[in-house]
Amino acid sequence: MRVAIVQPEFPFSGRPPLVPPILEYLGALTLQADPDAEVLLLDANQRAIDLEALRVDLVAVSVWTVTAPWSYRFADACRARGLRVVLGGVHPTALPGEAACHADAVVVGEAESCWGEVLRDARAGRLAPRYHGVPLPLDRIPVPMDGRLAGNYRFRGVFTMRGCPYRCTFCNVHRLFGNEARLRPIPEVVREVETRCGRVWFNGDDNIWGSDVDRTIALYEELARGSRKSWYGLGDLRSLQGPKAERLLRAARRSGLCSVWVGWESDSGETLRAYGAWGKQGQDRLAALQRLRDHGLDVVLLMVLGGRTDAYASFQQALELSDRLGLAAHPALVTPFPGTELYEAYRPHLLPGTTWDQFTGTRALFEHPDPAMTPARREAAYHQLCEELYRPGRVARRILGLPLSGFPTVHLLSLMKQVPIGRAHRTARRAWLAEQGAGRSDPAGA
Ligand code: B12
Repeated sequence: MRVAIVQPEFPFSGRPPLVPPILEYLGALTLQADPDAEVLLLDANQRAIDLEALRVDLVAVSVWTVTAPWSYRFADACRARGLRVVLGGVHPTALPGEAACHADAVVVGEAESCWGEVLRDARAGRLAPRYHGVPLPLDRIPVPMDGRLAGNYRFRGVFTMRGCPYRCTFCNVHRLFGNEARLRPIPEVVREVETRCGRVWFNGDDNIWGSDVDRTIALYEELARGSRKSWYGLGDLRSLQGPKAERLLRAARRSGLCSVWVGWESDSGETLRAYGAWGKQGQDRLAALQRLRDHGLDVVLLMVLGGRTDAYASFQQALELSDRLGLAAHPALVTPFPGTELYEAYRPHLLPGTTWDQFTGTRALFEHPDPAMTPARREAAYHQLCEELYRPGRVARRILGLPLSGFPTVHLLSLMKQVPIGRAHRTARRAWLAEQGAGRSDPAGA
């Protein structure tokens, strides 16, 4: 059987430098279930997919909210040509009924427990409309497929666990994968990093510090015994305030950690509480940031702005914070993704005419209780903030301010990150300005 696995096109931000993890992983699950299958991996961000030339028995598409419109158009076009389509991933899991309008089958949840059955049913010509994946332990999951994807990629991602103990209302990871961490065996993770990644890799965990500090330290020590490739990932601040934090950070540095993306989210206590994102900050998050710096690490603050509890001043405050701390910030306008608690809370306030491809983090998608916070004003403030954050002078100051102990790798990686982020923000801003110039009517009538 020939199976095409598709990474849909993102509506913005060009070609992400990361090999789409789902392609190589679902490819491996396919071969595990059916070693005779022929697997075709297609990333629509690298090359347009030629439907005429697509001769397969099954098309599998991994759908996020922002890629749902592209995926649905693509699935409709495939089905019009007689190809059978399965949709899966975070968006179909949240809204299976919507996805079912564009697919022969929808997979809700994780693939491991049901993908073999989907393939068997497809081969027998009797796909069921819906399959439910249940969470399984993560030992002995297959090593992702290799060598089938040509493209302009720089990094691969490796995951060491699934699940998140926090319950931030804007995130659906705890609903998708559960609150309990499921850990992969350390030797399997280390082998994957050693054999599949180049000199720099991305740790795709939602919190690189993990749920069990001793296990995380053991993982880092094993990585340090290998070829010590440089890596980066997302981490909370609370884990850096416990008694084992110093050991954790020393082991992390020895293993090659260069840069941590921190879910700072907001300066406002009220907003942090409204998002249920207070607990992951710990008692003294500024001290935790300082600890990261003391260990020679680069830090990027992830922020969500423009929510219904935020004031206009929060945009300016975000800039001041980044300047004061000398840290890069990556802001997004808060986005109520389906499947999250925030979606349920904000749904009555969503602007009419909002479409999934606007769920990029650069759009104001809902009404704000303050009439002065019109969608146009929030978007303008967001773009202005990004423009300021990534002015060349600020980027240079941040790089020069990095701890010397990380020189030169940490500095170089920081530059490699900040320059493209700045470029992506400028591209988004130009597109937004062009749209404003073309007279996009403000959906809130501002
Ligand atoms: C890696 C990653 C990225 C990479 C993308 C790399 C790539 N090309 O795919 C980068 C860093 C570029 C990125 C960017 C963004 N991301 Co991101 N990202 C992730 C992350 C951390 C891991 C996803 C992943 O690859 N997992 C590994 C693969 C193997 O597993 P999986 O996708 O979870 O799939 C499992 C199941 O879902 C299912 N499955 C998935 N697809 C399919 C398909 C079929 C057919 C089947 C059967 C099953 C199935 O089976 C799999 C195995 O069990 C997730 C968080 C998370 N923990 O999931 C967020 C996440 C997917 N990202 C998210 C978002 C919002 C974004 C951004 C929009 C953020 C922003 N504002 O900038 C951008 C958009 C990208 C762009 N270019 O425009 C959201 C999506 C929410 C939503 N409802 O759509 C998530 C869930 C984060 C969150 N906390 O909310 N991201």
